[in-house]
Amino acid sequence: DAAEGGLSKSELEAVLRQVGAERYHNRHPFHHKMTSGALSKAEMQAWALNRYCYQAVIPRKDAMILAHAEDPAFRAAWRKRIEDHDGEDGWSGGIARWLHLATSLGLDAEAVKSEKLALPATRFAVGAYLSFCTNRTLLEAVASSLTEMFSPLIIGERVPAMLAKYDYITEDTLAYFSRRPEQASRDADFALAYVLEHADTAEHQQQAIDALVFKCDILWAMLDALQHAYGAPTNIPPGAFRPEAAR
Ligand code: PQQ
Repeated sequence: DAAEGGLSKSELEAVLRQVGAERYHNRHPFHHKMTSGALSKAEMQAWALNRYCYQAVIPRKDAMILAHAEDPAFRAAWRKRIEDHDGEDGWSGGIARWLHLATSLGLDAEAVKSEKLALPATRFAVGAYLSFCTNRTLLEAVASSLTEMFSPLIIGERVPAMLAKYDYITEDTLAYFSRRPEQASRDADFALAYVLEHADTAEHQQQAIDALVFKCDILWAMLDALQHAYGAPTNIPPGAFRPEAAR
């Protein structure tokens, strides 16, 4: 089943899984710091409010993908992602549950929603994801979502560690994550099948691989930004969230 001059479907899948094994953000030192229990509460708050920016852009990038899709069956499957994040009325889905996570950590809902306290690099990373899905081919945009193949893994590392290592974190704080692994598996299965089917030349296969690398870089850069800024108080950019002690 090899594409002309390219990989078979199973070889392409193996390369994509290898990209995740090497470059997914569960390999990042900030994630390891989180799971080892060593984050300060301010670092945890900073993670939550920066990550809110990512959550908030997801349904917008998915709407870009919908706009590029000519197949009604594809759109019908993909639009569930927007419903998962926005819910029925905008505030009964994943974004609202992420906001709950952030406010449970003591952050103000309006401050989080405004995104004003986020780091510059977070904004650039999130904006790059949106423009990638706007300007690249449907195949590349779908392939860039394939980090979700690996998100059940990082959630499985993160949630038990957060519950065990931080006394201010409860099951209620982390309610966001209870739905994600199931949604992510459904979404990743669909996206992977699409990519394996439509990456039908060596060039398209390379585009799909590069799209997944790009997306791993987005997630990596977001944790780099947190590590740099909150690793030393003098690194926090003006206007960004500051721990009380550094005000
Ligand atoms: N990725 C997407 C996407 O690219 O369409 C949507 C989501 C992710 C989510 O809704 C997530 O909650 C999510 N969570 C993590 C995580 O907790 O580390 C990672 C990812 C990912 O790998 O992109 C997503």
